[in-house]
Amino acid sequence: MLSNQKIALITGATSGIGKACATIYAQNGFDLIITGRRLERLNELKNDLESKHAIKVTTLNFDVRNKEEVSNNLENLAPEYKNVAVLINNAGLSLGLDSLQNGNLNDWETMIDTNIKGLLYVSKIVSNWMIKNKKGHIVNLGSIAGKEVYANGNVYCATKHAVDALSKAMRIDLGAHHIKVTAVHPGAVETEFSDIRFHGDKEKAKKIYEGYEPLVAQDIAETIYFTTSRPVHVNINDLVIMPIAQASAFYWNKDN
Ligand code: NDP
Ligand code: 8X3
Repeated sequence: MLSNQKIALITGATSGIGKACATIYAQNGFDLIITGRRLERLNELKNDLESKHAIKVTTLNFDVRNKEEVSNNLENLAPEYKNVAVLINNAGLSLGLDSLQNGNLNDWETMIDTNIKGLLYVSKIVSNWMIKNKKGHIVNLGSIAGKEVYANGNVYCATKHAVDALSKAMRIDLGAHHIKVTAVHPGAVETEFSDIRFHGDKEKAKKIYEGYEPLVAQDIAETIYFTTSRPVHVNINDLVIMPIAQASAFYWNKDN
């Protein structure tokens, strides 16, 4: 049984920005559908949030790259769970930071399959639920890498430029059905993002956040919540959010 009228579906809630979003939506009385590949983390988060808030958390354990898994998990939900008010397309990653000529094909395919195709698989299904419900709000996690390009960012930047383009396209296609679409584009946020980018090299990952104060996942979650809590007639289309020390994707004011 659901506890509330409002449901938020958050992809990639096992870590970082997705986990922080789950927390803030739970604090605001949303029932949650949280997804990710790491089942143990999903269950831990469910137990934690249900023990603190009068909400119901449903966990879906799938890989967004696998269209059959996406479809089976989402379409098998009971009808009342398909009344999703907010979809946060957050699952995503960067792998490697190499020049194009030295790039790793497997890393490229994983980024393209996760950041673009995964987002599309989830969005197609959930936007049809929202069309039936005549309302809904989709938030896509873009990046400053979707607005600018930096050295060795090539394929990751391309996937986030695609998210930027898809967000604009979704706004056109879904606006007629009273569905809002917001793209949120953060600069550097200290999460597991750089551990993943550098294939588990924690020393290298830590260096990315040295000499300045990066954003934290909660900064992004609060911003996302703000975008989805505006009056019905207001849509925040596009939002870039950066640490104060980061003037662009490649210009920093770091301490010496
Ligand atoms: P984290 O690595 O901390 O979290 C990434 C989340 O995505 C995890 O929950 C992970 O879950 C999930 N995920 C990754 N691949 C898959 C997959 N194939 N199937 C299902 N879930 C998957 O990183 P962030 O929180 O920082 O990143 C969240 C989003 O924000 C990403 O889209 C990222 O590109 C974007 N972003 C991040 C920035 C940053 O500086 N951190 C800046 C700008 C944008 P699991 O491994 O359990 O499947
Ligand atoms: C994550 C931020 O600058 O590493 O999207 O691409 S950046």
